[in-house]
Amino acid sequence: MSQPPEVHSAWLPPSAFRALGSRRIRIEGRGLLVDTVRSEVAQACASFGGRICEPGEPADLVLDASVTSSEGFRIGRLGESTVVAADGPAGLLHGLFEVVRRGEAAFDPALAEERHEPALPLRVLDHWDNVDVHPVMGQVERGYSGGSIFWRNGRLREDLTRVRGYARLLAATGINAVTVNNVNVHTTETHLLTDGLGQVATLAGIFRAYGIRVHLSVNFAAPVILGDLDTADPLDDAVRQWWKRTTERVFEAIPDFGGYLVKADSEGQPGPFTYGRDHADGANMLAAALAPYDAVVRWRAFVYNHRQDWRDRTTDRARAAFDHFAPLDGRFDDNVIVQVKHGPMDFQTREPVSPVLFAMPYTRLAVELQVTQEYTGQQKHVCYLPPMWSSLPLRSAAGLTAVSSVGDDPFWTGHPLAQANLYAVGRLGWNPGLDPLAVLDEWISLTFPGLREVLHDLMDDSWQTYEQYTAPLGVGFMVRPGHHYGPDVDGYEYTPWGTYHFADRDGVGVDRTVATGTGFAGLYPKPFSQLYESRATCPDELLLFFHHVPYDHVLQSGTTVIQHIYDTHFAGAERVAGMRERWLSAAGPVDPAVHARVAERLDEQLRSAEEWRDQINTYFYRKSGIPDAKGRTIH
Ligand code: GCV
Repeated sequence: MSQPPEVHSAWLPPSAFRALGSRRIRIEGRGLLVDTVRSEVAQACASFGGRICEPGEPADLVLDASVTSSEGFRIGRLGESTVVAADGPAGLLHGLFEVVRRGEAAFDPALAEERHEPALPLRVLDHWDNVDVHPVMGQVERGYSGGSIFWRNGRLREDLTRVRGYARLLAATGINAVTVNNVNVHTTETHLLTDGLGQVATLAGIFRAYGIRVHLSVNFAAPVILGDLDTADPLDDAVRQWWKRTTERVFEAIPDFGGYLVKADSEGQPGPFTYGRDHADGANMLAAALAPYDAVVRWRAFVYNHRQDWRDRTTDRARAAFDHFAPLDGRFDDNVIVQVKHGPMDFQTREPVSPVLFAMPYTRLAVELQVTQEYTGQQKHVCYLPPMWSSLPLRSAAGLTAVSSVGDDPFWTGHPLAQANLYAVGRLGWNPGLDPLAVLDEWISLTFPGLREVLHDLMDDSWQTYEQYTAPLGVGFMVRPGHHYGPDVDGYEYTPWGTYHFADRDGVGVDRTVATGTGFAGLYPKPFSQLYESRATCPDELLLFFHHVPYDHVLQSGTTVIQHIYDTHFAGAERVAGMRERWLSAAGPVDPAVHARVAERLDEQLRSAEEWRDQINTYFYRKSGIPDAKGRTIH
């Protein structure tokens, strides 16, 4: 059995720098990020025989940074040279990685001039890393790639080489911020804001060299937990002063600190409701403390009642973020960004876009995605997510934020192919208009250049395949409670978490219509509200999210709901079997360590897909009594 490499080079293997490193390169500009560019170029030249030219010398590539803080740059030809003319040092770094992505094509004499700049100013990866190992959640909450790359044995790791490597990888995708601790802020992590701040400053120093600013998740009750006050009331003067002083010290230690991330009044985290205040009061208190600096409060809209009575059909978790936040539109300060999960429930494989994203025109909003595959196969299943993300209204957002999938695993993401989701989230934050499959192609070309065909075969439709063998038609969940891996159709049905499918002998799905259900469909602007309200026009893939329908209801596709369930579950598992075969036949050109890791994960994906297929099909056959029209084995 071949051993995995110590640390996989992901999308920046030395060979990706060949075209650049074999040329004459002139670098003009000043500052930390220009120095980073210079050292990247020097390293590439040392490997491939190129050299850094003196000022005024002719060069094949000119990297020129002006002095603004903008991240944009132009790339084009001037005479015999390719020129990256950047607005400032950050733009130069992004321009350098644009040259790397293009390889030889960057030096084509016919290269057309292009301007590049990020569509979204804030592009963040949020780590749900705990400093300590949490007794239930482990060190990285919903982490499937080993321990934290930042923290170990209750403090910052001594060897931070991987953090530097990570910063470099992220910068190459366009990410410009990282949150270094979990949004569930436990006691040790609450101290990162004060006595643990030196450790955050060390991380900030590493990320700074790659144009990435560090953010902290903070505990709303920090003034109480840290023992300084007996209240965290956001309208109390002493509390406001506490945050102001504490924030001043943060900026003394980290002058380019990016801001606070807050999960409040959600799943047991403290928040303003304790004091009879609302979320605008809470967010604006932190905004006031941050106002003197160029920094933001990201306040999560993921607020819902996780102690719901399952007997109560009127409470709908999907409504919660809208009901809490839409009425507050216009009340948040300018340096507050309300961070909204992309769907109204919780990072399911298929959800409609959250209606909050259309309901707060006077508030800065960020969309939150989950790169860590909590509900999408936990990095044991191949599931390339950008085709899902590309349907989101990202362009209009103030930021794109994503829960990171990275740990201390040699491949960074556990499943080597899960790296593609991490790569893509940065690229889509920079340019949401990119075609998800073109981004995949880019990632393959950089990371596994010899595997273009096989990886497209495995990955292009992998999200749709995953959807086929898991919860049907947008109904969601049906996973094992707690760890959320593998099928358990009724696992959450009689729990307080608000995630139900309501299957009975006649039908399945959640009635969220205005006419007879929870009214959730009516929270969308027209025409979406009308589209979702009617069974006839609701897209098939969301039918059970919006409607409770009989098993013999005929979908727009022409098949019945029950037959669709059978067909997709057989097809999905079969596709996974095909993916496994395809990978096994590709053994020749693949690094044996990569081949072994992917093969082992595909074995598990197939086992799991068959388990999903059999449990879901059997469950619905037993409920409905309707046999499979094609007579396949159902247990
Ligand atoms: C960090 C889901 C996850 C939790 C996570 C939460 C959140 O409920 O299961 O682990 O907590 O989302 O986004 O805050």
